[in-house]
Amino acid sequence: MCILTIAIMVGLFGLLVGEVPAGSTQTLPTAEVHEYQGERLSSVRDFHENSIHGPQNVDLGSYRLLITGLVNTSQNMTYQDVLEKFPQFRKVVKLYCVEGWKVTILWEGVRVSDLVASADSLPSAKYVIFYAEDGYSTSLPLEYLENREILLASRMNNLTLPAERGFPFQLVAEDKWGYKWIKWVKEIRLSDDADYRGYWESRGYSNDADLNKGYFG
Ligand SMILES: Nc1nc2c(c(=O)[nH]1)N[C@H]1C(S)=C(S)[C@@H](COP(=O)(O)O)O[C@H]1N2
Ligand SMILES: [Mo]
Repeated sequence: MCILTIAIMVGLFGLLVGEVPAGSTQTLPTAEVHEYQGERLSSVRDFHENSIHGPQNVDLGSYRLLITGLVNTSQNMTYQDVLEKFPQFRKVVKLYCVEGWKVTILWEGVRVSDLVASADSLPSAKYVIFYAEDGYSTSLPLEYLENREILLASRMNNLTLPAERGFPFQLVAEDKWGYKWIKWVKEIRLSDDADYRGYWESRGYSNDADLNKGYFG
């Protein structure tokens, strides 16, 4: 086949699958916002991708968000269930990685406290352990999650989370170091285990992970 024939075929294929014509009813991708209520935002491209096993591609057909452990009614929800059953909140929060970079992002998602309430946690539940698709995990006190309107985000800067940013869900662990901001969340387990240590926490990073306290110890 000559080069010209290939070029024409590629061109025709481009027309078939290419851009959506103006006036079409198909949903166009929403643009990333760069400012919110006068505050300058970082871009979704400003993160330094350094996940333990690289970006995960989650298939929504089989994806379920589980709420398990010390609860009366464990939950097993599709992506759509999570988006439809719970009120959505948005706020600008900065993520700081221990590597020294930071990003300011408009996050949108559901409150972890609402997710936990839907499973009716037992009084003995004092900690929440989050598990991700890549084997990563981290934990936080239930009290922190309930008193702070901590979000499980499905959108950032007006975009659905890209795969490398944790689609379908990333925890917005405000005032905590980036390693608490678990991506690709698949299970939220209520626990009474004060000694649980997540991926980085079991490798020497602070379990409190408070931004104002440093990350060792
Ligand atoms: N599942 C999962 N979540 C994760 C990580 C990871 O490796 N796996 N890395 C954490 C770290 S160390 C940071 S700083 C933030 C942001 O990292 P990113 O730029 O790689 O998204 O995601 C956190 N969430
Ligand atoms: Mo990090």
